[in-house]
Amino acid sequence: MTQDPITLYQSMLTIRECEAQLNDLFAKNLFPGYIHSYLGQEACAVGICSGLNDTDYIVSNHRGRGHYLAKGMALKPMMAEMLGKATGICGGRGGEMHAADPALGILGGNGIVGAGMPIGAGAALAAQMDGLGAVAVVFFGEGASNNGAFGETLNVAAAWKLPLILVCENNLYAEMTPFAETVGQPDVAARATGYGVASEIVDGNDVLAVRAAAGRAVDRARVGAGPTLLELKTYRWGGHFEGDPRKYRTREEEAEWKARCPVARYRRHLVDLGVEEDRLGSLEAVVAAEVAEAVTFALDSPLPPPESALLKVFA
Ligand SMILES: Cc1ncc(C[n+]2csc(CCOP(=O)(O)OP(=O)(O)O)c2C)c(N)n1
Repeated sequence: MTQDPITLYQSMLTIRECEAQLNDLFAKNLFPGYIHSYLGQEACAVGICSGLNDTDYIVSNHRGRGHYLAKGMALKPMMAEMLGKATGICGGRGGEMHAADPALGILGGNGIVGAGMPIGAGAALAAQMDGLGAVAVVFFGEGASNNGAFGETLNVAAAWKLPLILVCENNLYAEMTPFAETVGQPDVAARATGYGVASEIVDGNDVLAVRAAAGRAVDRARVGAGPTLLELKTYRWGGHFEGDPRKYRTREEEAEWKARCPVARYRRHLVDLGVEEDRLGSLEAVVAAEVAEAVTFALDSPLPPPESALLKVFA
């Protein structure tokens, strides 16, 4: 949990730099599998997680690195996990979509769209039964809100007043499909009312607005007032995955959203507050160096030995 304005910026920068470095590794054919980039959505993860404690839970999805880092996953084991290395946070078994760190309440990502929502409800139920005031957050895309698990989760969360915060990062596209073509009501938050769930629509590119809304939702959850759905309007800068030719949208639209960059916007805010350029520049250099070090660590780490393939297999 961070209250410090500079730490919020550092957290967003770290995500931004990790995404850029991973895209670079992918372009050089040094990344195994696909990358689902989080570029452009940094304010969502940081704004939400900055109000959480280590004892709170998060459940991520297939676009999860921002969530992992914002909740405190260490950079080197995170990066090594992305490359499937033995030094990864899950020993290289999770890879890009399934990193987890239960000690920090990071219950993992998920390649099955929508599947994280009932897991989040389960974590919220566990928190409620423990009675220690912890909350659970589940991140999902607007595409996932068309999945049946969405309705089931909202229903049970409202009926049982679960301490659950449902965070829909509405980045306008589910794979190659514009959201508007799949729904009659473009605001996911509007659906919450029918289930008796509180909701807010938030500018997902404004880290302070996200943080404030998250604070209200977490406060409600901690005092037993039940779940909240936060719809964060945002945009993914990259394709659905790296290499996606993005034929379903225009370069002009992308440029418009890039002009609303959440990282640059918050940087301007810090400058307006009086934070010196030198201080910001030094911080940017430190973050770039830390991420570069993590990439080197991951590249230099060994793959898990083949004889370990059947260890830690539970199903
Ligand atoms: C149950 C299921 N259906 C379809 C897919 C294929 N798929 C992977 S990501 C994705 C789009 C998800 O869109 P959204 O939830 O909006 O998240 P975003 O990728 O925009 O962050 C789809 C359809 C899947 N993985 N699981």
